[in-house]
Amino acid sequence: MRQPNILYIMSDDHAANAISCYGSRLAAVFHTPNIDRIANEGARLGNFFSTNAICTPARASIMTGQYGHINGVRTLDDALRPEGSPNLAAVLQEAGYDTALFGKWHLHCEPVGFDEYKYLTKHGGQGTYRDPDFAEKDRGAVNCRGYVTDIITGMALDWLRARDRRRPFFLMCHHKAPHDLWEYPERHEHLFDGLDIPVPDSLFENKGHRSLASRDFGASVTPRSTVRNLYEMFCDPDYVTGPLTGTENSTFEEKGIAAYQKYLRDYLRTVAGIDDSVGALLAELEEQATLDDTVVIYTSDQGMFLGEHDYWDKRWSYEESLRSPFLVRYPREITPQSVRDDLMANIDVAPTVLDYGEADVPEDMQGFSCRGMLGGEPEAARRQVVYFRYWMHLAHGLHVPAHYGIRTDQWKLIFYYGLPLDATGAQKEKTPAGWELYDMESDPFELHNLYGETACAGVARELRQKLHEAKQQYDNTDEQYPGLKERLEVTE
Ligand SMILES: [Ca+2]
Repeated sequence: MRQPNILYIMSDDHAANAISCYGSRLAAVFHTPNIDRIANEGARLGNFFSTNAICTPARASIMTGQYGHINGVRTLDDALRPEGSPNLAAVLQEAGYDTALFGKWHLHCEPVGFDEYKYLTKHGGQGTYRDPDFAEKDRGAVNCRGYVTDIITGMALDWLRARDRRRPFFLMCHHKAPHDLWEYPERHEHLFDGLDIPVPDSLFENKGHRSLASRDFGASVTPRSTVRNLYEMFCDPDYVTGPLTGTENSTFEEKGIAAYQKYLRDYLRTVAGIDDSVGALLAELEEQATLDDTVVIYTSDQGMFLGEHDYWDKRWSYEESLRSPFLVRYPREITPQSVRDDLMANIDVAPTVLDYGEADVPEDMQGFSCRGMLGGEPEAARRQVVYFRYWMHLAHGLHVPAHYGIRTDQWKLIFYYGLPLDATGAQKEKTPAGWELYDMESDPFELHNLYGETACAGVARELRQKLHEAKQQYDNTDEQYPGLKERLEVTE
């Protein structure tokens, strides 16, 4: 059988909760019919995780199949060294694929392994929503007029139409949206007229159950990661989608809800633009009578807080941020409406895609292929543990301390070490160390930290052993940081 085409669509900061087939509280007011179509005609993963919930490192792990401490991209400020790491696109290119990338790249280096690419420049690789600039392979800078999601979609469609149809293709369509600041396409301006967006139960969470390490630890300013802080930003008369007005005399709680409503409206309108893009790409493949010969993947570099725990942004390893959507349509192997709850990590993406492409997986990739699991094979290898780590201690005024941990089917264990170590862009100030333990079955929103509770002492011990083993398995043992080892002894 001929190698399948592979269409990999990745957005930026798209929470699974903002895709209607995931069935969150938002599904009552917001629908993503085109993205849902991939799940309805394929598989939806409930437990796909980023191994470092921030853009550049997540993207580097997807391209290389390696953790950031191996490929060198631990923080937003690190650049990928393409010559020093395995590369998903280059391996597929060698296996006979036509390869292309359009949209956000954000790895601070020139892409390698693509026959054609145009990636967003400006703002350190984030790009702009309106009239964006791109760098094009062999041609340099290009300015485009219009809205970024539509421009990237147009580039992908043009390339699909012009390609050599005798060869399989690998197309990465990487949207900038819905990254902040949430500039939506004008056609979705009235999407929520007369509607209230449901509020998460944890918007005003009392974080007293947590370890000292993850509370606001006496920050002298309102942490930028909170919805309260968005209120202040939204009141700026020059705010990009227009200021929030009429709430000057509101209570603290009312201001929080007003900020939440504006945040979600702008964010979801931006997502609606992505859903349009997915519809156009699927329609083009149908038009070319090649949709069923194509592995279509929809995912995001990591998740996003949509007001849960009073947060926006990501970085924290709580579920809304660490978990990404992952949908795959490939009718040759995947039964429609499959729902998979097996664990998958972003280091598994490259091996999985290579497996679909009948290409050899380089030995130095650290993940493994989930193709069998996605196809429902009972004997297929299953991931038991996802190891994750956030290195960029306190960066960007977001007050997220450095930490690592593991997620299993039932549990999440997080250790906040609260030190910058030698990570690029990390802040020098130390924060308290602490452990947190959550039972994801009985407490899916992580509102009851169990670490230190006598009844959970055995589970905590077992999970600490598993964490230790995962760190050894992935060669991330921290033995070069003596100050960190002592912090492991903290008891709460
Ligand atoms: Ca991102």
